Amino acid sequence: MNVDETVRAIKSMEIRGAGRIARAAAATLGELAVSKDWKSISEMRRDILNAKKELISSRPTAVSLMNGVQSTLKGFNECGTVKDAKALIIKNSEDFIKASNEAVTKIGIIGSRRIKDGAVIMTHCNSSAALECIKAAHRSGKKIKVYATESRPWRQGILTVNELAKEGIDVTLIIDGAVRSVMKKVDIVMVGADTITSNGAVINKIGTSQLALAANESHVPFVVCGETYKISPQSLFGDMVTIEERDIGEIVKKGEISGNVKVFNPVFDSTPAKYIDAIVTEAGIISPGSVYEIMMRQFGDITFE
Ligand code: RUB
Repeated sequence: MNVDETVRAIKSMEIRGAGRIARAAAATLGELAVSKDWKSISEMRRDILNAKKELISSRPTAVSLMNGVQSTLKGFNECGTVKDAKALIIKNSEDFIKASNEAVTKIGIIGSRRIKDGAVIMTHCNSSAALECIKAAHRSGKKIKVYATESRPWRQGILTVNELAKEGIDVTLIIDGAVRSVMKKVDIVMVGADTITSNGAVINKIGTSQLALAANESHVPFVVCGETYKISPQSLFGDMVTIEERDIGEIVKKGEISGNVKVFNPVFDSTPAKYIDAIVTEAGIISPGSVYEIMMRQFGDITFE
């Protein structure tokens, strides 16, 4: 896909999920480097910079997107020739996609160890990292049961239940309002992450923080599953994560409500570190308090523009 097509697909949710959009952006930059022949490095810089801006702005909340783009362009500014820059971007893009896919597999193996035989799990929205843990637990022979939230308004819960049912997992769809009532039956909550901040807060699909509160009330462990490139280095400098607001048409149909009713459609929320028991990353299971350390290890050598 070219840059415009990828941006359109991300904005329209055709490509969604923090990991997938990051890989799509990396692949698009790689394809741009393969397909275009620039006459000069300055011409290439201008195009790549524009592509970077457009891709990053297509979903403002998921830092995975920014980090995927940054990883793909790592070292680009130091390249003196178009040939070198093209080779670098193509390699970085392939490396990022490979590492990102491998990270999900590793998270699955590591996270599945937190799921006991006979466990009842609750998940929210549709996170490949969280679902990989659940699938790995099932594949290892554990008898598990999953409650998956519908996740209005896009109803990604439908994707989740179909994906888990296809694997032969016992899965039940619940509406978002049923979370607190069903939590009494649950042994562990596993969700994904769009962004993890330096102080261990997690930004994920709207409603995630309600699962965390209900889990806390019922003394149910609340576990986040996310690749280390979901960590936001900018959050260290106090940058607030932008919570994307989407069209009100996702919630109400035209003419359904009176003209003077306001509708608010934030699509992500932030769960404070105090409600999170563990974060499963490809580097191991960490406490929200250890995010800073992982962040320095991961991003210590990257300069952010
Ligand atoms: C998806 C969502 C997922 C995270 C993590 O929201 O909130 O939990 O993106 O997903 P949306 P993954 O459907 O709006 O993108 O683990 O697949 O990266």
